[in-house]
Amino acid sequence: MIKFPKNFYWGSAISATQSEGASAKDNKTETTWDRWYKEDPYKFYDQIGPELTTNMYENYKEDVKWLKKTGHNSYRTSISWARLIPGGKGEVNQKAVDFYRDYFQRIKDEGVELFVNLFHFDMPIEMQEIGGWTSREVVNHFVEYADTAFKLFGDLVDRWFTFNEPIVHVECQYLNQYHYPAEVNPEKAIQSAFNTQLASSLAIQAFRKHELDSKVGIILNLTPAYSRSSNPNDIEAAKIADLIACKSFLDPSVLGEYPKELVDLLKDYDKLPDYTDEDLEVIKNNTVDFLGVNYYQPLRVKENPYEIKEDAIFLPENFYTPFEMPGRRMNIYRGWEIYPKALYDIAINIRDNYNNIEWLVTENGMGVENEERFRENGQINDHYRIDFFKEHLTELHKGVEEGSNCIGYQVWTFIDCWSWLNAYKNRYGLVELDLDTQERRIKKSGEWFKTLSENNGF
Ligand code: BGP
Repeated sequence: MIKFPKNFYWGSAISATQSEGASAKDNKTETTWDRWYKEDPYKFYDQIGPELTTNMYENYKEDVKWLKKTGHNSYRTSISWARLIPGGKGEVNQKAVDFYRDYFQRIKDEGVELFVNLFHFDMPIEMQEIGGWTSREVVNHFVEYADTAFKLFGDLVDRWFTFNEPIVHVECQYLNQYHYPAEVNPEKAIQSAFNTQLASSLAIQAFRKHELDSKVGIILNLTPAYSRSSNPNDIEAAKIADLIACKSFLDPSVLGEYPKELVDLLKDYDKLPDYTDEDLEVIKNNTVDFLGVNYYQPLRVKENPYEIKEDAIFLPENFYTPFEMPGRRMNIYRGWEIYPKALYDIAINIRDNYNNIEWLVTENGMGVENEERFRENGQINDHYRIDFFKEHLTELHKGVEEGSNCIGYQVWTFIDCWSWLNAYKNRYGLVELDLDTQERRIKKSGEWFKTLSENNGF
């Protein structure tokens, strides 16, 4: 039997936009997602937008009862900035305070530890209109919002996160066009990455002033970058991929400074963002207490074999290109490779290169389409998801056995939720959500997860 250390966290994560619904209710204002859906509904799978999602804003009292039934001793969600402070700045929305306080209190009453994240891809549209993460003003408003959240909910939250996967909103907004405003603008991407890190560090600075009994961290998607071969060009490509995809937030968040190679690379191309020495001091002095790690798929890269024109647009692809390894195992629904061993590699990397900081898996899971076909006697038998969890946990356990300071494993997610542009195409939940009736039913994986948590292993 594989046993995890005492007091190991078992649970799941979800986010405000993907679960709450009620996107225009009780004074909440538009986010970039609400606006994008209004402007371009065809971008969204089946044209399902963020207005209803899993409707936890209405159903939370019932939904929190599923936490215990699925073995949770911990649970993460996020606060919607646009709900708490409509428009992103100014007055606090009392209706939102009432909602979050009651929701959070009920989670605590279930005996579940509460982890709360401040930013999960959901920028209030007014903040985006003044520049989003490229704007200093937005950084300041975010810090006011963070400070307000610490004040209002600090007594209920066990662990805070400043951001979820910050590199994702940077790339998706300004390089890959998966998030609004869907531009291709490397200068904005770089500025937005720096401002996001600064916002995280400033929020940590604000957090410390409250002298709360909780800890603060950041959630990063630490996809290891594996090179195609041992050829020096491929290895160099993987090194740069790692700098951009992982170290860009991991190093400043945990070690308090940017990797020199990343700074040199940007300098060489005259692409450094605007910053001051004071900003770097803030980053240095406000590192995280612990780390959340989301892991779904590895990043496999090879060298870019083409010569880059001198005046070419500055994109990560200039330095490395994705490598589609023959025979790789795929989750065909999401189009992501399944490679559990990466969790072991992540564990060892954190142990050896990041002061063995306390960390936990904050997302890992398998999105599958049309799970209806797996229904047996009324229940979805998602045996593939149980196998996916087991394989990842086996690798994680190896890392823990070898001394990595991992304290938990949370899956994505406990109830089927809305997935950005993919809406409800792929289902991830331990609990099934029937979109037509809004009925909730436990899946086989939900029962399995409860036993896993009770046994602290499998
Ligand atoms: C992570 C996000 C989550 C969630 C998950 C699954 O990157 O933090 O919000 O969406 O990925 O991905 P998707 O919903 O695109 O299938």
